[in-house]
Amino acid sequence: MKLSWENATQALLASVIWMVAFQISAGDFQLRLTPPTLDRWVYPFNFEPGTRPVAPTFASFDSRFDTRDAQFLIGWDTASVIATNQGPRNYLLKRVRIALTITVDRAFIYDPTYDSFLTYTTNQPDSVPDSDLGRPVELYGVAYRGGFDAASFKQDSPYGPLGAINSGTISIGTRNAYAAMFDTNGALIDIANNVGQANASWTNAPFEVTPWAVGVTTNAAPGELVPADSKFVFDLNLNDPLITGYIQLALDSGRLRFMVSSLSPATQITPGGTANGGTVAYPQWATKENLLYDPPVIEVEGTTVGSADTDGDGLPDDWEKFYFGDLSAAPDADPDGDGASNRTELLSGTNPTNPHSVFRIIGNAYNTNGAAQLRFTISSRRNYRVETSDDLISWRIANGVLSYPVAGVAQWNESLDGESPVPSSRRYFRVAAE
Ligand SMILES: [Ca+2]
Ligand SMILES: [Ca+2]
Ligand SMILES: [Ca+2]
Ligand SMILES: [Ca+2]
Repeated sequence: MKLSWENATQALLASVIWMVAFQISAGDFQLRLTPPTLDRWVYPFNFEPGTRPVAPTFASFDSRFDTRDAQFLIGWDTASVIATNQGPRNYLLKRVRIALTITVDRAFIYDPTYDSFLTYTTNQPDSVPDSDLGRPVELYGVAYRGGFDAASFKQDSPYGPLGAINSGTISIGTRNAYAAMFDTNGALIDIANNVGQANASWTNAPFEVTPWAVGVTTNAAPGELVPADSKFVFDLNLNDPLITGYIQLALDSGRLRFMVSSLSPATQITPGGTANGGTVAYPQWATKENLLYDPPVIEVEGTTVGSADTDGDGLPDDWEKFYFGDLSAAPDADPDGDGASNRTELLSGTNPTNPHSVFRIIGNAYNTNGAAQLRFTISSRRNYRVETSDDLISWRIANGVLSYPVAGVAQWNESLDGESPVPSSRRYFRVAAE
């Protein structure tokens, strides 16, 4: 919808009033929040941070800049509408959706699916052609450097340690706020140069990323040019416990932050410098300063689990209502038939109505050096402890390292500390969720 200047102002006022009408307590929340508390075109040459009405996202293959050159930071402070400091794991989420509005008419082609990094490195021997027209728009979490964090990075905070503009001194990988995803160690990493970098001093290998959401629209068909005022919707992947954990932590502190990125072509060249990046064809998004187009919107649906337990069965009221709609769930029942009681599902953070959501060991092996390896399912914001025993009677904590090779699965590799396990002995392992 296009709004006149006056109507836009009224719409913003209406949404602000609507926001503050909510009660701050445990229980259900079903919120639609707009405009964002802050938004910021994260681009080295943005000299009006936090005030521009439009934020484009595009790639650069100029060796002075991050490949994901222009990113779009969006944030909502939620403390006034969702109770904070309830403990991250107590935020149960049904849906988190962000909607953005396009401000340019037919400037870029709609692609609703992820493109491998190999499709961008057109001059590399292992490159592959892009199998579908256009480039997807991706949504990620946000991480920070330069001493900043979600609380201290504002929409007008410094981009990063900029050198003299246009002098070739601008550093790669130095922006203070950046699009981030979890690596297999569970750490948030900067994905700005995942498809490669033309700067010879940048030696990190390219890598595949997994967007937290890919933008979809009903205003254009895949492969078609996108009209102005199109709405792009991003549904966060809540099947990944690490992504859910990021959002839970953000709600606990009252600061939801996300970054939009697309490797849409600007005019620059590809890595190595032999092929053209394509014609200028990138999306431009309305910020909260835009008076013609709708600002970013977030919809958050879920429950904050409080301590109330009116039927005294050990299952919190909010937890029972979230999954079952009422307080009829019995702690020892197993309505989804996955072998885990409702009480166990509560403690392990799994879904008591979904048999595929259950805490269990799904793989075990010994490495060639005799170290044990386990794989088990995980939930968001749980700590896991691996214990070992020779006799199933006395258990001790086993030393090892956790990694996250697949969404929803942790892999534990035993650290032997130079000792070799007794070759003939049988050993047992168990995993506890804390
Ligand atoms: Ca494509
Ligand atoms: Ca109860
Ligand atoms: Ca169950
Ligand atoms: Ca289950």
